[in-house]
Amino acid sequence: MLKEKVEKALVKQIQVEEHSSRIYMAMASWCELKGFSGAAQFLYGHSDEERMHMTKLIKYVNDKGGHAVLLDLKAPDANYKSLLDVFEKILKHEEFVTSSINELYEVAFNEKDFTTAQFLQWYIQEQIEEESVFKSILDKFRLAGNEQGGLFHLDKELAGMTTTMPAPASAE
Ligand code: OFO
Repeated sequence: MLKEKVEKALVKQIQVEEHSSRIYMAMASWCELKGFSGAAQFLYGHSDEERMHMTKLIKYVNDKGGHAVLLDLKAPDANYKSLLDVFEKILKHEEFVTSSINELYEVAFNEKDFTTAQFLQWYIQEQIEEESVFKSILDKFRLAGNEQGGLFHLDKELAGMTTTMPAPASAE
């Protein structure tokens, strides 16, 4: 049985993951409209990954005797200044997600819920991976500068990229 504090923190994280999925879906839609088809493909995929992160948490909470409820969500931004703006916002958002996972881990650890702490290891690793991918994409933006050709190649490269680690069996 999950302790109340741990269940509440897990439900909050479900909200964060669902919100992430919607943010990336809104960004994918904007990219598609602006003709950045590679970035759109990448972000549609990334939105799906966040949904998988959410589902994995929902299943965990229910499996441990809790009730994974869904909370309210704010509508994501619909418009962005540029493709660079999109990726700067993603990195900022992922840094927020990392701090949210760390806080959740702290709650589990302080409540001596080591099973949940162990379960969260995958998320901690995933955040390391994601932040590193988004930092490297931003480095590529810096290299491309304002050059149209550089941006075109970067968009093409994004089409084939993913950030996720292999999902554990329980998430499939
Ligand atoms: Fe972007 O990562 Fe979920 O957790």
